[in-house]
Amino acid sequence: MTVGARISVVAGLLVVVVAFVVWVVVGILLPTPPTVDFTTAQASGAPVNLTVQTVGSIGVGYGDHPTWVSYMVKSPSGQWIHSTVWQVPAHTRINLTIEQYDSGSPLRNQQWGMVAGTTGGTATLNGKTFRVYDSNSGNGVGHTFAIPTLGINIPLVGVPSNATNVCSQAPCGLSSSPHNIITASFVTPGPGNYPWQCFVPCGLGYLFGNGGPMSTLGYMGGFLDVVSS
Ligand SMILES: [Cu+2]
Repeated sequence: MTVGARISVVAGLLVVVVAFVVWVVVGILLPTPPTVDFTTAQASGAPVNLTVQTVGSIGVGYGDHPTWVSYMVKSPSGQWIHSTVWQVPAHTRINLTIEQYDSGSPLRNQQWGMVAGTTGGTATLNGKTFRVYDSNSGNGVGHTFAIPTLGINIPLVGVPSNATNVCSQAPCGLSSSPHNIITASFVTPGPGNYPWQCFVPCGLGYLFGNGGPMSTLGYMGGFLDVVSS
């Protein structure tokens, strides 16, 4: 083996070792949100009621980023939890309710304004069924709830941009802050870990809006952890 070949082998091995160390350190340092269990609160085969909220800023008491936009989830016992990892049973109807407390804007991609992958291909906005929301009208869209591998997309219409007493501390209250209620249902597939995320670049103050809360587990994305029922 020539000296050059040896150097490249050693350099190659060094890259592998460094990559491994970075992977381990990042895995230890990055907090993983707690898994919220929705598999046992109801009878086997019964629909799961999954209620979440989207907040413009999570507020104090949730770690180092009080200004970050985030999702919250209501546990089966009715407690709001800062987590985006939800465990649900396979082949089960999920009745999703999203309390949306954030303002919106026109979408960069109008495709995200279309409801997809839900039962009937529809969702409801404050009780009214809709299939598509024109984000260039009204209050625009604040976030989307999307599970790309299941073809699910739900646009979350924003609250008026001139609204007062907008919620800035999670959990937000239906009686105290302006909000929209979006509902939709879908049926879970077989077991697997299905990533979900918001596709609206809502990480204000970060490059193209896609850093910070958009790229941190526990804020604008998480996992639907589907387990056999
Ligand atoms: Cu978002």
